[in-house]
Amino acid sequence: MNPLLVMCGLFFLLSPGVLRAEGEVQEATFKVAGKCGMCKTRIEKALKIEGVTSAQWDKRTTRVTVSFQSPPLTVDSLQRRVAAAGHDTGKYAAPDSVYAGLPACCRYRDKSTRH
Ligand SMILES: [Cu+2]
Repeated sequence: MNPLLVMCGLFFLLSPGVLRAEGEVQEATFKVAGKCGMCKTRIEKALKIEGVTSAQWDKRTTRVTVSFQSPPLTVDSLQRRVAAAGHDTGKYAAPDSVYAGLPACCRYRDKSTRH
């Protein structure tokens, strides 16, 4: 048997497993509370991690669209990261201590300063 053919066969058999291990690129959009350009920077920075290929937060819709490798990342893990940075998501609330440290223009929970 031709060793080259065996090699090719092995590669073919293994490649789907390799692809699964690296994960597929998925795109997800979810709600992230925020108000201004600083929020946008903070939210997108929180998502600048290995496995995220793009993250765009829209101030008008207050939603972020993320392209990411899954696995290992999940929409859930991304939402937890954004919440930890100080921004409520559809599923997780930012810790009060982190929210309290946000600049006044970013206080999205305060209705009186909404603009
Ligand atoms: Cu802001």
